[in-house]
Amino acid sequence: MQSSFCFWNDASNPIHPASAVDYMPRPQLQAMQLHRLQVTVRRAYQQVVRFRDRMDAAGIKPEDIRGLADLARVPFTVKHDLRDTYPYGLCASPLSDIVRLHASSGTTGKPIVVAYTANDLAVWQQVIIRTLAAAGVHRGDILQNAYGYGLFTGGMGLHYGAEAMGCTVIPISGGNTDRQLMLMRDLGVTAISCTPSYFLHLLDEAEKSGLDFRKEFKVRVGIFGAEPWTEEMRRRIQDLSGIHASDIYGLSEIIGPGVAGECLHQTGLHIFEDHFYPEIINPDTLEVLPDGQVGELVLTTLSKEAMPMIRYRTRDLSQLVAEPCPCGRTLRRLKRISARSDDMLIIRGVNVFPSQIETALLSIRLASPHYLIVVDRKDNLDTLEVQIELTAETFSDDIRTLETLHKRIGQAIYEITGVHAQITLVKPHTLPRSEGKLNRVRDNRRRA
Ligand code: DLL
Repeated sequence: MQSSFCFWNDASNPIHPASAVDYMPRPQLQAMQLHRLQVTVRRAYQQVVRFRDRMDAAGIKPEDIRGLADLARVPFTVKHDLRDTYPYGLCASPLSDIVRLHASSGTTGKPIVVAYTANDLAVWQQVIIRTLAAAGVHRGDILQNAYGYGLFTGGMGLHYGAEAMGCTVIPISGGNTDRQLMLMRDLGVTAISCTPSYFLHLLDEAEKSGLDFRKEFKVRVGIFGAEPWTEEMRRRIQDLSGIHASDIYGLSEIIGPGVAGECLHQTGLHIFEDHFYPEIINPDTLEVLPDGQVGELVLTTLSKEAMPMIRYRTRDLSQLVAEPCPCGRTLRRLKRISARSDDMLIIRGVNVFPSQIETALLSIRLASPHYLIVVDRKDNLDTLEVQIELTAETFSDDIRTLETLHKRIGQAIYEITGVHAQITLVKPHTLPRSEGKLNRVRDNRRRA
């Protein structure tokens, strides 16, 4: 059925040759994973002092990894390990073999530096091609890449994969929204990659300039990630723009974008399991959870040379889906990552995730997707305020309609979170926007 350059999936889309492995029978995939895991653990044990010390302390040797389940005995790696060994302490390759460095900005102190060999870059290209192909992007597409270029992995990561796929790439990076819109229209852009919040901003600015996105632009697909977004936000983006909004996941420590991506069925993000081995753990007990249970995602790189990551605790909350996907890919899926464990807000003793507020808000058609969550403490009591922009449509509504909107938003948030929030409707275009990752939470308690 499959020839090397032209075979077809269920939707009669040609399958890119790089994606063939997405359809590999699972026993074959697992054999490949085990072999790669053994090689990676052996290499890290030989080359990375911190890893070897941890393994020795746990009484485990690389030879003890006889099956994939044995990975559960190996110690975890956490973000602090990268900070403590800054900049090159976790490298398993000599500096002379490292051809690229990226860094993720830390909130305090030094950034986290991640390294790539030429082979690592080739793998990165391949997983981006597979991500783009799964999302329906193909050779000939004109891709406007509005992820930031530079030390952030988004820009260059997407760039080289898209180019290798045969897309025409516009390396515009983030920001300069007017120019983004002008080029998007003039150059006939068919695919865009950026954070979902930046795409919302682009839509907003297009509307402000009197441009009808559906009529005046040719964009068909969006490759959105790098920040949490909800299913409701996806629907809102798709309704406003008419494009297919696809989720892409990744993190610098593992490779950057391209760890997992959605297919056209949007039933979760297929993990490129031949390169990244996923586990879900209970973050309190650290035990590995079965597929289908929600917990913290832990990733092990299976082919990374420069900086192998073994059982890296991502802090991202998700669950693994093993049921077959209609697209035919045999790769397990990650449910959309809507939160990080450290994103949780505790308000008057109640656990609230920002994604719950987004879900509540966007369940109301007239509520705008531009919002800000402000948490504070007054008289020893936590307060939660949700500021929501009015849309051009609601701004001119009469006071009674606005009162109803105000009440409905408050109710929806209470129903989902169990917390009463103060709702503040603000003028259109007044809340902060971002060219990259948008932080929609201002927790003033943390500053006190
Ligand atoms: O954000 C890599 C990336 C670039 C992913 C472009 C997708 C597109 P970091 O800056 O290291 O790398 O941030 C990684 O961002 O641990 C998640 O918390 C969050 N994140 C990334 N993608 C998603 C997503 C890049 N699709 C951190 N949904 C991760 C939710 C995401 N959160």
